[in-house]
Amino acid sequence: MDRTFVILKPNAVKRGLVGELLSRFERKGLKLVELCLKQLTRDEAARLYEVHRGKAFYDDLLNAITAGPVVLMVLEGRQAVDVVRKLIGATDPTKAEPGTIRGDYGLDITDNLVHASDSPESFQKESAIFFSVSGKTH
Ligand code: FUP
Repeated sequence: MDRTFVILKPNAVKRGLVGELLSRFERKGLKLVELCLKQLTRDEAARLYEVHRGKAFYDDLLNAITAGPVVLMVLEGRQAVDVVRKLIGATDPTKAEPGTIRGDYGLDITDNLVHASDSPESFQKESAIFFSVSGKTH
């Protein structure tokens, strides 16, 4: 079965949206296979956002993701990567469709509440920073 990696970012935790956001994933039929609350270190954040190093928004991004505890999870379900990307919506919340998480809960692009892997390869790389899990189960 396919898996994806999701982070509920510090502002989602601070705003008390964890239960609400988790239930969107559960309602869709995705199964929680890993779940934990954690304060990311600067090093973990840098590994997660390695592809963005050097970009104008990189420092803001690292500051935002380390500003407080996050909820880390691995979700399992058919085509989990694509399904979760659809549920969270476009990166820029001003462009994200209503009905998606980013479309429904904010306006700020750096503070877009949730991270989710954008490919099975990203899932493998990102989840390995935090969990010892494989991409598939039998
Ligand atoms: P996504 O995969 O949808 O989270 O989007 P990206 O990997 O392109 O971006 C990673 C994070 O960088 C996003 F959560 C928001 C932030 N970002 C900015 O702050 N400004 C930008 O112009 C683009 C992305």
